[in-house]
Amino acid sequence: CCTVPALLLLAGCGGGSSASSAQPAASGIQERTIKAGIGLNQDHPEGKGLKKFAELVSQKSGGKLKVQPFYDAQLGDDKKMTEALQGGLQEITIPSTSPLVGMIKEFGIFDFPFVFHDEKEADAVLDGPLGQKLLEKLPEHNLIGLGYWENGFRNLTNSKHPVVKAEDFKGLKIRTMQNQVHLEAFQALGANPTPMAFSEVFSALESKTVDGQENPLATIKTSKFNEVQQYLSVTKHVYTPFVFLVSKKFWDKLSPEEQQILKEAAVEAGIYQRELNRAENRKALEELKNAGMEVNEVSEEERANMQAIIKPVIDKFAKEFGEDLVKEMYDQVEKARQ
Ligand code: KDG
Repeated sequence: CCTVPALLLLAGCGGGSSASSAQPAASGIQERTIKAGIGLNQDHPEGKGLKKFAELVSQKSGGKLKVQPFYDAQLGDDKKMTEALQGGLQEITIPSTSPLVGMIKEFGIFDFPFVFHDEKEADAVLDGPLGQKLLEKLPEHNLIGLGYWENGFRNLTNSKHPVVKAEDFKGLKIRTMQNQVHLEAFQALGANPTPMAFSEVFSALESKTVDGQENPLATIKTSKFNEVQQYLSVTKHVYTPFVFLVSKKFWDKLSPEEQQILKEAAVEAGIYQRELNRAENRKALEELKNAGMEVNEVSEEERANMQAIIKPVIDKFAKEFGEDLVKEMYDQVEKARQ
């Protein structure tokens, strides 16, 4: 049983449907089409994970449940798709938790920079009791959370100069996600952050509306940001997760068998997606160098300096999100580190 990933066990008990006016199917599997949208493209590990999810759902339901994937924000950005789920207009999306903080403020603890050293620590927190506690807040927002997939450690790219030290952020116009922690953290570093939906980032970089952006290496590569950005600084300043969301209006109509199929497929595809993401991130640095980007690693000392500069912002938001919750996160990281 120990090889059964924690994620799978979690999904078994998480996201249970509660009473609702919608009539749930008593049993069996019906023919259904399920629209699932993401902001990234088909080449990104998230896109490949979504494709895998669609295949698994089809297999497990004998072809009756059909997941129709939409990539590249064809159905809208993270916020818009999440709202469509709440309204029952779309069934599934897998957004970053960051733009959802206006809705579920506690997700903001995952936006704190420099919390995790590696993916193992992130897995321990997300797949552990704290990650589960946050998923349990979703039903009151008409959403069901089936677990976390990986976006990953974010790094800075820009068209002006390498960022080696905290001072190098000064005056850089940086696109951030629509999230107050990111915004204020970059302001504290002296940058000029501009929140924007992901689908607008490439053209904002190309037209030089902004100087830079920050994302995991797999995203920088698959979204071809190297074509419009010269410098890549490996800051690893924050790990952001994806959360697998289902519309509660839709969920409450499903039979227990159908719900179980979606849960299992979300978890199995999530395990595949995390592995793929990590493999892609390992390869991407070399590939981005070969594609002509100038890459610099940021030293541990400088990262600690950046963290110290940002500390007042984190202290402020820790009060807002709940100091107990923040402490729980740091305690779980500490445990995973041992
Ligand atoms: O599909 C996910 C994307 O829409 C987005 O969350 C990616 O990290 C991201 C960003 O920078 O907006």
